[in-house]
Amino acid sequence: MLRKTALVTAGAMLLAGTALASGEEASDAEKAVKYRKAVFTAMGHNFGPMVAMMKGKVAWDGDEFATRAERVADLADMPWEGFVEGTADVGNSEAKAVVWEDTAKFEDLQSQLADRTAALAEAASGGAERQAVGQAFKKVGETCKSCHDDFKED
Ligand code: ASC
Repeated sequence: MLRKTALVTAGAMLLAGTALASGEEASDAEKAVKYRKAVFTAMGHNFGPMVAMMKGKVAWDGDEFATRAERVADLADMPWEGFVEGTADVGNSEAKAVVWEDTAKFEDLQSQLADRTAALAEAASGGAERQAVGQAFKKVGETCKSCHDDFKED
């Protein structure tokens, strides 16, 4: 009787331990997805008003544009650590599996984003006019699009 109780207890502890271990894994993966999406949300929040100014939907404000360009450049190297292997289908991830298959291409686009957002922040610094940032802005948008086309679910 005692022995059986001990066995059951050991079994229950083992199960609890397993549940805890997989629970921890899931939550680390979920945190990684949440983190990368949060950074992209912050980028989009700052990029959106820049798009609106570029399109003439809101009045041009060179100082605001410069501030937002600076923020996007600062954020540009942050999402990538959230792309933890095995998280393509975790939470509300929109990453395609190819992120972890064509890492060379994914990393090239990361560098391109860093370079182009830095160039945009540079062009915008001090509150430039719209014409002075147009080309650099277009380049950033092209990088966003290339990466979304290949690596993000629609
Ligand atoms: C945006 C936004 C993006 C990019 C991309 C550019 O405004 O949220 O992800 O521009 O659409 O092609």
